[in-house]
Amino acid sequence: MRRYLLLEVINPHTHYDEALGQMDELADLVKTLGGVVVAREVQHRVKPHPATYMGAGKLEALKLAVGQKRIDTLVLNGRVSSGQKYRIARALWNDKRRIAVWDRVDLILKVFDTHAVSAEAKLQIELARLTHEGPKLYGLGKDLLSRQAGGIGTRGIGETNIEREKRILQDRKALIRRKLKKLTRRKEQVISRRRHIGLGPVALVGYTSAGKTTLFNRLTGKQKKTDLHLFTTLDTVVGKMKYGDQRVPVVVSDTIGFMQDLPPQLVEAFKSTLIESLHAELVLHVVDVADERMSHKIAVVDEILTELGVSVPVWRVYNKVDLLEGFLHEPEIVFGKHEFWVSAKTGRGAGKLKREICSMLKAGRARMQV
Ligand SMILES: Nc1nc2c(ncn2[C@@H]2O[C@H](COP(=O)(O)OP(=O)(O)OP(=O)(O)O)[C@@H](O)[C@H]2O)c(=O)[nH]1
Ligand SMILES: [Mg+2]
Repeated sequence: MRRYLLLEVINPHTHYDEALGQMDELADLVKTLGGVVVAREVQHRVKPHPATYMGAGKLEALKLAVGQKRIDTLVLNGRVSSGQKYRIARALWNDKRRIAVWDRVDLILKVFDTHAVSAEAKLQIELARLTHEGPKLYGLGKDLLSRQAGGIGTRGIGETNIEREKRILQDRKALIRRKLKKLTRRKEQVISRRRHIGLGPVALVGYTSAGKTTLFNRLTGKQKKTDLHLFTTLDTVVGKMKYGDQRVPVVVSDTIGFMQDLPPQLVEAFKSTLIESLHAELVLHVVDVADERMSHKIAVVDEILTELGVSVPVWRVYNKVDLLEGFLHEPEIVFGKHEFWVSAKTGRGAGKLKREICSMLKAGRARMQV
């Protein structure tokens, strides 16, 4: 098991406990990777140090901790430049071992890597990684790296190593974008063809681990993989939902979950996956009611939906009610019109949700035919 140390740099007004809480999500991601968090460190600073992200004192303290606690990977909960990561890693190296230094985006990308199955997801991750890392040599020191290269494979004398690296990177990114664009076009055709299969589509969205796939399985009768770890689903899956004696099924899609501070390069790369929700007739925003940070997570998802330009109706589905003590015994609770309280696990509330979805979509289709 790889051993991780988490570090958060926060402004001096933030409370220590709050900072530790903010690292919980990072710890969940580490668990998803099969690693173990051995220590958490917090540093109060007005701004991260431009060269080493943390101050010199903290770096010294980390050197000791890394040796004593046999740390393999240091994860910094923020955006850290390649240059900063390199300098930290160099400071933490000792004679025996090398330590990996990641920021939040690196960690998320690693998790994505372990779950990516389709060629599309793999391309999306590669594009996000290239955008995040930038030219590897960049920012590591002019004296060493800006020498002119010249020779085979370069644009002749005058092109520096960094310039050459940047050019190769841009070419690779352009190629991936072209491939993704092709895949998106094909996907849009598939989506428009789906309109003939049945009503909808209805897209399930929500924070990662909210229970989207469990609800998807409940609605469609499929058995897609669900897991308590984060980002289990990366590729979009589509299924048909039947209700009562209705002959035409409803098309339902399950897709990648959202997360706070999802790096923009990831949102950008996964746009083609997320177009499912743009093309939907109805979006179900699945919420984990047992989560302490529920309202914060709702706000994060709402913001991403706005950013994506989702303009169709969005219904809230509060999931995991079986975990709320006393909820099952409540005789009747009045909720908003388009708010549903369900347990995807036990099936509670799923019937009503199905009924409402069907009647909304049928009414929509009837309006279109008039
Ligand atoms: N108790 C309870 N657990 C649930 C319920 N719905 C889902 N879960 C659990 O919550 C965890 C996450 O469920 P998933 O369906 O994988 O969640 P997801 O939103 O698809 O997650 P990602 O694909 O990773 O973004 C799993 O361990 C499920 O068993 C529910 O209604 N009640
Ligand atoms: Mg899922």
